[in-house]
Amino acid sequence: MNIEKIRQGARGNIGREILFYPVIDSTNTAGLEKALTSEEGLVILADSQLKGKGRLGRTWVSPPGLNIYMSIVLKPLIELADATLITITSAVACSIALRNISGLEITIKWPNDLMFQNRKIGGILTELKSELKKIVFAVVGIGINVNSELKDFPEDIRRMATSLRNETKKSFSRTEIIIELLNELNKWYAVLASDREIIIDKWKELSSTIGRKVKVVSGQETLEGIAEDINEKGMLILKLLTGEQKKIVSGDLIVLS
Ligand code: BTX
Repeated sequence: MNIEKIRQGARGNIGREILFYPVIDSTNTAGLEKALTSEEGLVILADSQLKGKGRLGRTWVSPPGLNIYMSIVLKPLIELADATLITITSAVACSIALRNISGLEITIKWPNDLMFQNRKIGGILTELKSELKKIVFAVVGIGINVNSELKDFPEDIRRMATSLRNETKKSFSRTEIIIELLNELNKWYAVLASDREIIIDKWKELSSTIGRKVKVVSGQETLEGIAEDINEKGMLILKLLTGEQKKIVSGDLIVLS
């Protein structure tokens, strides 16, 4: 990874300051520690993570030297109730950047998965600090499987994971991908500040969730139905088998058919 080239290639707020660690516990944990005292747009990159985090205390498998582990500190002027839009915006930016680089049709599975067909090629973890109803800062963590092969993943993940290399049989420059990611993130965060409808529409276009029969586990509840839409806050609108509509803020979604 060529950090100097990334610095030169990143145009905009996000990426103005970049910290790189050969090994770190988690770029998100580092972002949370540094966020209060840093400017918006700080990017933390690592070559490997010892304690890569997924959502809800899960692990993000982070083999060294192959993939992208990146966190971004943001201080968006949006209400806490709209926080899901940060993940939605990041997913749009990542999906477009990965499509541009690889030519693969990377889709988004609500709320935070980057998919190729029905395999996970990347994930996004947004962690927040808020006060009253305002966001103080958000740390957006992005993990992308770039050059790892299935053998680099533990067996239980091999069935559900993939990488750019696994799908194209080519290896990719992480430097080039990170530059593309930062440029798309800069572009789409500017859109979030001005016209969130454009982001929601783009998300729907890139989504592999809308219109599908799905199962959603949200807290203690498991619901089945048709994923009809996402609303202006990024909540999933699920039409249950009874015909009732449910709005869901976060959860784990499995596409059934
Ligand atoms: P998630 O909770 O949606 O997904 C985590 C689940 O995905 C795991 O339980 C496992 O089943 C599967 N999984 C784990 N590692 C991988 C992998 N490398 N590829 C595909 N599937 C996997 C997703 O959480 C959010 C991930 C964010 C990761 C970034 S990396 C940079 C930043 N720092 C950090 O600690 N996390 C974020």
